[in-house]
Amino acid sequence: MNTVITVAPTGPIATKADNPWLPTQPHEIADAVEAAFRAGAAVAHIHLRDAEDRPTADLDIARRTMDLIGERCPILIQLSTGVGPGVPFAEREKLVELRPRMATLNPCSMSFGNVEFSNPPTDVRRLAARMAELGVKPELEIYDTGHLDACLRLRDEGLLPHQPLQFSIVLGVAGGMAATPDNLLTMVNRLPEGAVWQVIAVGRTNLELGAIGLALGGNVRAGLEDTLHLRRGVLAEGNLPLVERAAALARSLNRDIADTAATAAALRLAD
Ligand code: KMH
Ligand code: ZN
Repeated sequence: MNTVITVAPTGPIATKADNPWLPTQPHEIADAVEAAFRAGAAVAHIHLRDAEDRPTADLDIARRTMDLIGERCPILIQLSTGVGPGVPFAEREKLVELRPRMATLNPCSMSFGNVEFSNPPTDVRRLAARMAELGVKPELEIYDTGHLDACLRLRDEGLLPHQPLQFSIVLGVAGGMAATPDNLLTMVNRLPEGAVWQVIAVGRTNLELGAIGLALGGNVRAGLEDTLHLRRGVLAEGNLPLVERAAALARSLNRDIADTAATAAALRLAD
């Protein structure tokens, strides 16, 4: 399979005070996603913000953002159901009713920096079942070894019926595993046969661990959700330089970049 680049332009945490190029409003997100698509991204991982830039699961904002993106390019939209700190699970799960091609599924509750990221087992099972019913492909976000086991239990219970399973190995969240090559290797070695995966390395190790992930055969995610910097001390002036960097890395490792059609086929996305 060719390399899939996912752009994660916004995330739940950073503000324009942290990086003035952070896109937060629907038209800003659509601009950033279109530029990323033209640079090789096939998937857009989308978090929404309200008019005050706070994380939200507001369905109108989500719909407007999806429509704006859809008017500009055929990138595959992956809505975050993680949404952001303090947004109740009951609101977060409603986002899949908009039937994005993909959405994240966070299997376990955890500390996330200084806040709690609440993903109660019963709620996670209900959301997984609903995603399967709607044909929304889950991207399984695993922040620790036990999170992988939780996903495998969901699979064994029939709640993840669609192959291939797709994982994000998240490294460097305070509350999850540290961003080290050893931890990445441990996770990659434990993935089930045929799994599709990418590294999400948060912060300073974004480039190094993304590169190791690519060298190991993973996909790559790029964007201001995961790092605000292009180099130490140098803010990324938007998402495009980060996506271009990921595309250049993949090409230098002799990987072809997957377009949206190839990505949809490889992931067996529902239409
Ligand atoms: N922000 C990442 C550490 C989600 O959106 O559901 C995790 C993430 C989860 O992307
Ligand atoms: Zn996210």
